[in-house]
Amino acid sequence: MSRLIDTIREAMLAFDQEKLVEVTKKSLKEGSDPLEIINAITAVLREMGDKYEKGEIFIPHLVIVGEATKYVISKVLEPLLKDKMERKTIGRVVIGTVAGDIHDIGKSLVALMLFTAGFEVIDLGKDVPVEEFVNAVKKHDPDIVGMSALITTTRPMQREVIEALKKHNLRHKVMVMVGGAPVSAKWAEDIGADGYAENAIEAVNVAKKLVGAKN
Ligand code: HCB
Repeated sequence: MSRLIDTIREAMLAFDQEKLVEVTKKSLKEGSDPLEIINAITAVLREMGDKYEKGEIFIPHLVIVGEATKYVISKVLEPLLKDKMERKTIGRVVIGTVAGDIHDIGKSLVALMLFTAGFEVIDLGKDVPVEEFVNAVKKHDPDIVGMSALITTTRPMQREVIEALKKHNLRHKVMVMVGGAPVSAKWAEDIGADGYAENAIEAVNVAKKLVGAKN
């Protein structure tokens, strides 16, 4: 795994999408699991966040690696994961990144992993207003609402969505799962969410538990 992270890190720090695609394909050929590669990319993205915070890299760098990551996930890894997908639908999830927040890599990974595990997923995208979550619950009657927030200032929107669900008398009908870099189990408990997941694999486990608890 550490060799895989080193190779991925090198490609990402070169801010070179083609190189990232090349090393991803090479790692797959050498037997790496797509999930291992996703974990390595996630770890390096977090390192890059720290570099950004320290002023060692800047927004255009984050934009480039963000786009490169999305490309690799959607064009190289997603088709492989979908091939392995379980077909039976085990629940319905509405998911989105909260209002004011345009970070969507983690949310999309969670959506992909849930889909792969057999959930029907309605992805509302990023920067999703509170009312849109509420309307989606009315329209799709999901088992779970998943919310992602990556910035400390957008995290409170997760609470706002929960409060809006209560106001519209929908909260008892749906489980709420939250995640994102500044989100923790403690935060989830504080705002009255039903589940918290630190990563996409954990999100599948939590979602399965929540659906089990609901039915
Ligand atoms: Co962005 N950014 N960024 N950024 N960004 C962060 C998040 C900081 C932490 C970087 C830092 O300062 N250390 C920081 C937030 C600091 C804070 O909270 N106070 C930050 C900032 C400040 C900003 C801007 C405000 C910068 C600016 O413009 N001045 C701006 C935000 C604008 C806005 O949203 N309104 C901004 C912009 C960007 C982009 C566009 C350049 C790019 C995003 C591209 C995209 O998503 N399409 C970007 C990126 C790439 C990052 C970092 C480097 C990586 C984020 C990422 O994709 N991680 C990030 C650093 C970091 O996170 N530490 C940095 C990888 C994914 C896989 O992890 O945590 O998102 P994840 O998701 C996991 C996990 O949390 C969980 O599962 C996922 C998969 O494993 N999960 C859930 C997530 N959602 C879930 C929902 C569930 O229901 C369950 C589980």
